[in-house]
Amino acid sequence: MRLFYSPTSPFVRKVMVAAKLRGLAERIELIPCNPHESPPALLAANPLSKVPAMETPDAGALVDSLVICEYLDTLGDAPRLIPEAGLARVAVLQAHAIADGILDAAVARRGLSLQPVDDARRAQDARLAGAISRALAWFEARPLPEAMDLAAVTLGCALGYLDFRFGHEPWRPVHPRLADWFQGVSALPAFRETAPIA
Ligand SMILES: N[C@@H](CCC(=O)N[C@@H](CS)C(=O)NCC(=O)O)C(=O)O
Repeated sequence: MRLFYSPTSPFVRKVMVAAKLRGLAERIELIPCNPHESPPALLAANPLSKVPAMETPDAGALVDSLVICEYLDTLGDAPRLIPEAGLARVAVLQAHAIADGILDAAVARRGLSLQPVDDARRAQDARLAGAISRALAWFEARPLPEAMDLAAVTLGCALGYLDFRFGHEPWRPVHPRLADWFQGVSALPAFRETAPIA
């Protein structure tokens, strides 16, 4: 398997955490690239010019991070990160969708922060910050994942990305349960070994 990656992408981190948890990381060749420069090799794998994208030996080129994680779940003998069927699958995909939405909004905010400041940017930033804040409250009010499923992996990557890019906006004081949960999760080798470096 060949994974197009950029080192600070939280979506790439999600795939690598999943691969490590399932004992597959050694089978992945990492191909560094800058998706914003649309390199031809990345475009051949992903017409959207985004990372992660993965070339596989038997399923073609795959995007996006959810699909790649679903593919990784078909390999090896480790427990699946996404339950195969039924309401257990729906529950994990639902919590994954909210955590992934935090990532989408935070990555968009990061992009906006590099643009000139005007009223339109301020309004868009406030809208994205509101989505993140409501999604954090959604998790704070519910039982947090006990097992390392894909929702837990994605939530861990989302909180890690908030610390990485928005450390000046502390989320822990108003989300103490999430803070406790994240302390345990971020100590796991799969998270420690994939932590982004500025
Ligand atoms: N939904 C996608 C999101 C991937 C994504 O947004 N990747 C960013 C890097 S964090 C990217 O490649 N951006 C390049 C661009 O938008 O041109 C996934 O889950 O893989």
